[in-house]
Amino acid sequence: MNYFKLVLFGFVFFLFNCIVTKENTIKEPSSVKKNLLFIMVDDLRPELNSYGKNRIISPNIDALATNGISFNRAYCNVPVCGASRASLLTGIRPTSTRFLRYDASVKKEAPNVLNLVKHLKNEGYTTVSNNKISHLKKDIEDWDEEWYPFIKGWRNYVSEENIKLEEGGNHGFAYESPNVEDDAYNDGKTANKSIEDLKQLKAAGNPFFLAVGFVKPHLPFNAPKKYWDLYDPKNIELPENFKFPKNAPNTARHSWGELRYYKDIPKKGQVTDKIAKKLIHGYYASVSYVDAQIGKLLNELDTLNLRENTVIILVGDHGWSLMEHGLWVKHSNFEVALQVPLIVNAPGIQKNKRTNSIAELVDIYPSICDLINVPKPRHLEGESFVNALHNPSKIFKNMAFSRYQKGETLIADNYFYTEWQRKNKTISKMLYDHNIDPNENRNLAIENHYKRIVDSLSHILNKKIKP
Ligand SMILES: [Ca+2]
Repeated sequence: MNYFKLVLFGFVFFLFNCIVTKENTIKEPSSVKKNLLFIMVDDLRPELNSYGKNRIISPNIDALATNGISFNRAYCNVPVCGASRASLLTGIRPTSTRFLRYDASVKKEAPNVLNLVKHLKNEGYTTVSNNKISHLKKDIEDWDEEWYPFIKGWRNYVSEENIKLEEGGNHGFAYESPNVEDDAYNDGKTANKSIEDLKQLKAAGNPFFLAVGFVKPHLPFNAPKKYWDLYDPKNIELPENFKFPKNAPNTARHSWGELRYYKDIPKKGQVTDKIAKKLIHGYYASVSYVDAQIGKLLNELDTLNLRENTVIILVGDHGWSLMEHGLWVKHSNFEVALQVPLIVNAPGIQKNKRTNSIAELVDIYPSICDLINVPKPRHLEGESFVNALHNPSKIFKNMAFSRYQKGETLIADNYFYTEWQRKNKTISKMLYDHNIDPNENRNLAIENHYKRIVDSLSHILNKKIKP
């Protein structure tokens, strides 16, 4: 090698080292705070292809599952929008006097608790809430920005028929399928806004907590026609367990008032099979519509090269009954109303794995603290599930507690046990063993054979409720 070649080689080697050193600096995780993209989907039960529900078309959420850990057993602590969200954002459980209703308020019911938004803001994060994260607007005033799409009427109808019905003082249908673009509805607008936020947040360079709340598949099931067209109505089936469980107490029933408002829904009794199938079709279409919006958001995250340093959590606020047990909507202690999808992507955790370790929504706050490496406030009542993200085959937690009005539920391994009390006296109870009855068709709590199990579960439950 002559002198000039040696100098040239040395210069190229120097340049190469500069580039590699720069890249190493950018990728060094310990020196950079991780971002948090928190996606909350309203009323989404695990009705997703990645959860084995292969009738659902949800390619973008499926891809998120492939890139991280999905919880097979994640449960809300209260199956009501506002109450569930208030509990999640404060890290404290609902009780018989706190976080009961859809309009539960952090400001009024837990004013002195260090909520997740304030905590992350104190830790140097830029905090942005887009659309429905808290149920009540301005309930948490610590967001740097709290944005909502401008709409006339929260039902966000687009079809002329439904708009006319509402303008005439009547209720619209519980669904619509107009031939419109995604951003005709709030969730499309929310995706567009959040994509712009990602660009700006990256440019600003500060670690961010971007919370994006999609409102479908909440009623009414309004989604562009192309998402309805993904499903053939002939293939929509009613659930196998459409009857109220054998020997279940009447206290477990509810009148699904949230659905009764809509046109063509009877004030009493079950809907016709035709309407039931239309509602199920609408729920599926709404899930696919939201899935597409989530896809746009995640594509932008990749385009901006933000994924490597961003923790992504996707979760629903509670489950939903699609005619299981003869019921609709949330508001019950059955598994369909309590179970939620929970998918986590994060640097360093395992990919494309599922865990049977139980998670509760009250566990999200402490888990976020661990995932982005900020201290966990002492008031938190949940447990971090981060160990399950690193070792998904191991069970780290086998119990969850949920409540709806007077019904207190303990989920312990394969048992789902609920009791209702009045004046400190148990008035009714129900028990399902998911090993033999995963669809909750037969209440075992009144059978002598299960008395010892019921006593033992009741003891654990009451110790938790009345410490
Ligand atoms: Ca909800």
